[in-house]
Amino acid sequence: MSFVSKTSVKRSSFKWACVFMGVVCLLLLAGNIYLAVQKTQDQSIWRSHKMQLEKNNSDYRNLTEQLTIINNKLKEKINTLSSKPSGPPCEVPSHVQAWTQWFDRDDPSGTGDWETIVDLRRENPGKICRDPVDIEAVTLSGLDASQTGENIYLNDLENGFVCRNQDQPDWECSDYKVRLSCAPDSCENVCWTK
Ligand SMILES: [Ca+2]
Ligand SMILES: [Ca+2]
Repeated sequence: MSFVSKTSVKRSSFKWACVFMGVVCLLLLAGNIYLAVQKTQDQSIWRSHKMQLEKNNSDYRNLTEQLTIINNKLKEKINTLSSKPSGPPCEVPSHVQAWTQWFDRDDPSGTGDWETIVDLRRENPGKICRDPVDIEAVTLSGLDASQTGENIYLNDLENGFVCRNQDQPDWECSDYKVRLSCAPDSCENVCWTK
């Protein structure tokens, strides 16, 4: 009886040992499969990151090339602009005479018509160039002194224009307006051609 029992126990132990080994093998197998899957996933993620990195590098290179092209075009533009000859500020050819607007600051009442440059400058800041090269005076209706026959007291670049009533046979000047001619290269915002 005891012999049968010992054999039975041995068989049972062997059976359980086999089961245990089987379970261990299965666990090892599952572990290996799990590791293999993980490795495959990691490789897949790594490949996708690598592709993304390569794409970013490619984009960066394209962007750099485009920036280089834009930079070169800007340099060309700057060179073109800086080598362009700079003409007179108001783009008037140098042979053209340029004039200020007409000024009429006084009338013949009182002692006469006083269109002096000092007063014109003071009353029209920035509108008369520093060194006028000519002066022109006509009546408001467009007649010059030779046409009115009046005696003009002053009509020059230093003083401007003055017609005194006391110099006229009828004791009265016409009402004149004057304008000044400036060199075209001094004409920025000051004067224009006829
Ligand atoms: Ca007057
Ligand atoms: Ca006047």
